[in-house]
Amino acid sequence: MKNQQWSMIDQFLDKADSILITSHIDPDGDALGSMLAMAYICEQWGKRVVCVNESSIPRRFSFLPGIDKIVRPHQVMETFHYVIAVDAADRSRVGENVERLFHPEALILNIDHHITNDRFGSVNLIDPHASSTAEIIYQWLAHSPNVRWDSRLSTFLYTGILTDTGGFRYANTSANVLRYAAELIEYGAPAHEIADQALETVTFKQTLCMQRALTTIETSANGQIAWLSLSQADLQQIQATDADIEGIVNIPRKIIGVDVGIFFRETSEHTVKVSFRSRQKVDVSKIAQAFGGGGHPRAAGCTIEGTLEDVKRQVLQRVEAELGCA
Ligand SMILES: [Mn+2]
Repeated sequence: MKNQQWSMIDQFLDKADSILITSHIDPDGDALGSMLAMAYICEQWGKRVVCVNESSIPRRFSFLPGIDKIVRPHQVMETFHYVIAVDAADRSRVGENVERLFHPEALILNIDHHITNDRFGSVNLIDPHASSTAEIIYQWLAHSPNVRWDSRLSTFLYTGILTDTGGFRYANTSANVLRYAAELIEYGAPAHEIADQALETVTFKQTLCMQRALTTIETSANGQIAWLSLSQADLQQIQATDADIEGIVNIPRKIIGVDVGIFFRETSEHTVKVSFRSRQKVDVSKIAQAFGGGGHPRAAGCTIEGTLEDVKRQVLQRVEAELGCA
């Protein structure tokens, strides 16, 4: 990123006085940390901000200072001329109820690191090399003379970087990522507390979902593909929310010899949400994109119309072809 690009954010914020800050549905640590960091900075600079998300906030992020400020779309009674969207690869990822809060002529600042980002903003700060959106925001703030660093701001950005690198384990954990994280710890981010809350806690229902999903484990392509699934009936019986099925997709990928781990989740009778994780060989963002979704080479997802069995067959055929096993 160049100085010129950082000044695009400054120019956007100069004009904006009342700003809607949002991110993608089913927000993760990067979405929430990046939203709260932008809100914190905008407020430091005298702006009025409203933070909104289409979905509810996973309980393990309740430690984030000011997380209660993030409201649901039905709680917002106005439309905004200035919108900041963080960590959202395309406009629809914010959810249709959040999108209704955008004024028809709204100017949108789009800050993101997804390679599939379609540059839907009026100002686009996209860096697919960044580990996280929080890392992009950190780099911008590091260039900005008017930032008061404190433990809150550093907690927001540290949480985004930590969670999007899988606790500094994924391939996006560069030397720079660790440098930025070190600087954030120096600014007051309580690293071990954030890791404990954000990475090491699950809800009881989440454990029940894992228990049920594990009974469905199957493999193909000589053990290079492994998948789990949950039907609507399973989810209803557990009364699981979106947050309760988080992390399940990581389980099959852990098996030795597996390159692609998949989690199929029936969201209605004719719709299945598919999440992919890959280790090395397969760029799963391409597979997800072929089905109308998106993501990163090692983590991606899509939603496909069809029964659970139909969708499994289609997706597995495609992944097997990618592995040269079809
Ligand atoms: Mn992210």
